Amino acid sequence: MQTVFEAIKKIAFEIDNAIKTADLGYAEGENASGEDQLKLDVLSDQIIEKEFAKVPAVNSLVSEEKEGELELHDSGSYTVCYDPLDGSSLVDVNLSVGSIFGIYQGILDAQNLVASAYVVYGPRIELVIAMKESKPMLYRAAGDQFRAIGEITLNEKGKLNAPGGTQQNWPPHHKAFIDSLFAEGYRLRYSGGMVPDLHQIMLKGGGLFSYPGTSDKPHGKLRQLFEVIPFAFMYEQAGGQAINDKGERLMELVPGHHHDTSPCFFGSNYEIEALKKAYGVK
Ligand code: AFP
Repeated sequence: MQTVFEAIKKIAFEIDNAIKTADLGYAEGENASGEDQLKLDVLSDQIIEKEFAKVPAVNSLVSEEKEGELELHDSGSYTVCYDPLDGSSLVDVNLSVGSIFGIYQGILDAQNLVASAYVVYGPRIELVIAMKESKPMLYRAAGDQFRAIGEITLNEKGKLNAPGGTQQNWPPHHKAFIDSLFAEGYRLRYSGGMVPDLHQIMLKGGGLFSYPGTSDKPHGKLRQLFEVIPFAFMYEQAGGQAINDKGERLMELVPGHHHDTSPCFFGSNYEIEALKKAYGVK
């Protein structure tokens, strides 16, 4: 497993350099979800493939940017499912973006996730790694190395509210709940990039990130294998919770297709319990 994390550290520096130097224009094609691809999406995907091709422990790769599974090493035990550059549409306005990695062993479902990691490309490069039986660990780039900063723990209750999705298409009970948090004094912190948004809530001790099912996207927007499950694992390891709109743990998801999405809510315990009441679920 350590060789997988060492590859992610190399990938982080290479993608950070690409963000600072590469062409920000659109590429020819679309990704597997029919979204226009930026050249930076394609370049980030190529960097990740190149680095994991050197890691015998990685059996195969599944990318948010592509259909299918790329076989690498028969003897490898892990499948890495990743979003190469989440929020890439924010690079040209110079906002923080990220890469997300879910490390699975066996069938690709939440119960078989054995570790997850994400990188934030912001004023600094930061990496967070979560493994079973331990709190997520924060690392920060210093020169060409990553230095361990410390474990991340979510408080019981937070102050930040990051509400995703188009508000006019929110279900009324969701709108009422989000408004109730603001009425309670929560502060709005939503950039349109799930990695920096979820990172801020983790580092600032708690709150709620939400991307519900909406009239235009009844199954939400965020992808289970690449985005939702890796962060659900992070939040649970940090002492918080991660659920869908039925109150079910996201760490029980069984995707039917690699690019399936899910409504998702990540937060500290107080906010998630309050959301369950608002949604009338247990
Ligand atoms: P892009 O990768 O298309 O910029 O989308 C970013 C994202 O996948 C995730 O990072 C955000 O939380 C979410 O979509 C933003 O979606 P809305 O613009 O619908 O709020």
